[in-house]
Amino acid sequence: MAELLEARVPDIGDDKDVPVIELLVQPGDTVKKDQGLVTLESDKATMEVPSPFDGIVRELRVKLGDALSEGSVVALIEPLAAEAAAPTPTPTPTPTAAPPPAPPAAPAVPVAVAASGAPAAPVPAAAASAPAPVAAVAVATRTPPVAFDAQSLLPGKVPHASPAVRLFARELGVDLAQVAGSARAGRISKEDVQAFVKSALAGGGAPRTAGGGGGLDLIPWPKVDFAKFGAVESRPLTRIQKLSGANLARNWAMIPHVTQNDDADITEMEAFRKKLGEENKDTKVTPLVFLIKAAVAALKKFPNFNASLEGDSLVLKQYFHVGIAVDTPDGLVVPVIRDADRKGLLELARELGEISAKARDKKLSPADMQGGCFSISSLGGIGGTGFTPIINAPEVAILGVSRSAMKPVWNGQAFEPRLLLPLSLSYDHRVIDGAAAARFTAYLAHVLGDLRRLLL
Ligand code: CAO
Repeated sequence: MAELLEARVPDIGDDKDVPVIELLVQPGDTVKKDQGLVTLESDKATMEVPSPFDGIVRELRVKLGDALSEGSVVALIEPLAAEAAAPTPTPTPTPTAAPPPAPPAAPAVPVAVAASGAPAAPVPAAAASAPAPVAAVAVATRTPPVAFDAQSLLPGKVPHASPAVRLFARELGVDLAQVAGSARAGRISKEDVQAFVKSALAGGGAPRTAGGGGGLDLIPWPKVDFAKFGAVESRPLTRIQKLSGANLARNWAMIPHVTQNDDADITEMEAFRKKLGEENKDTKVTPLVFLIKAAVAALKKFPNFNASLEGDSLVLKQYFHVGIAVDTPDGLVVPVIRDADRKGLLELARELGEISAKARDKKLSPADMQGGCFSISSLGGIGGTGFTPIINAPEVAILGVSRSAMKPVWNGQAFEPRLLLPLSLSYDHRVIDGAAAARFTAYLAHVLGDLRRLLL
């Protein structure tokens, strides 16, 4: 048998001991690179551990319910011929019983380069069948993108249920946030959903979660046989759409949103942006890069916007990680640009290009989408004059940006053509007052109108 390579859990952010909820392959299955091997589900997200290359699964090292962390071995895979040709093993195996996730740059074991470019270790077939854990290695790093971080405004209230139970609940129109889980670690089972429905039918109303009074008492979702009215086609939502949909619905229902609109005069900024673009032909500098810079300046001036609500406290962040909504064919994802305050315009432009490409190639890891302080959703490349972005909880504000347009502006003596950029700031009214929001957008417009302000 050819040498076997390990598939391990990639970087999954801060999550640890995440339970396996689905085995997607069995020994003997042929898998493609990036195909899911198992599904993990944390409180925040469901994610698949991908195969790092094309191959045949020779051994599954996990079972349902196992708790995995970054670096845990999931399976041993025999690479297919093309993959097997690529590795150039180094003959110094270093077995270890407690494998830490080894950084790709300094592997302490024989390393083969998987098709993704991420290193994976070849394991001799004999070692693979031995019970002892094999060498420590890094793995291919792709996990499917996971939309908005589901960390709730009310931590601990995030429904903990498998995708099958979620689907079941959705079909019955049950809001899982209302259901108490009776399984291990408060997990919601199918039986819990059934009991919830029975209780609702018997009592004429849905039972409340502890504390009561939190339900919306909505009438059921309309059930319509659309086919009665014409031809239809049913298309399942993507995983990202399901996750982002659940998060958007919760955020919209639980956060009192208000949207403050303003215009920034970016006539001079646009001239500078064009000049910068001409000088740096290999880097695409869009207005969004300036908006990230201006947003950081505004967050510094108005710290309550760089905060999260936790019970009766406001957690003020001393760092500036900005989430950027990216439209992908599978749905909306929000990767985070870290330490945006420490990066220049060109560095931000390059990073924006990289994360957008990674998002569209489905290569974002959950870690890429964690830790955001404030988000920007730009539809400026498409069009529109304003919209209401939905706050990405547990953040307290989000900036929507629409397409700039040349408009006549009265300068006191005459109308002057000026390039105006529409800004739409949605904010959590529990944390931010209308006056503060108006000051925030006015300051943003002020900075964008005169970029020298960024230096202050
Ligand atoms: N006004 C006028 N033109 C704008 C503009 C604005 N506000 N913003 C961008 N543009 C221009 C850019 O300069 C670029 O022009 P060129 O092709 O001539 O260089 C063009 O529009 C396309 O820009 P872009 O969209 O590729 O780049 P970006 O940096 O503005 O945005 C990204 C990157 C990833 C945010 C964007 O591609 C995207 O996915 N936007 C959608 C986000 C979304 O869906 N939000 C909704 C969330 S709520 O459902």
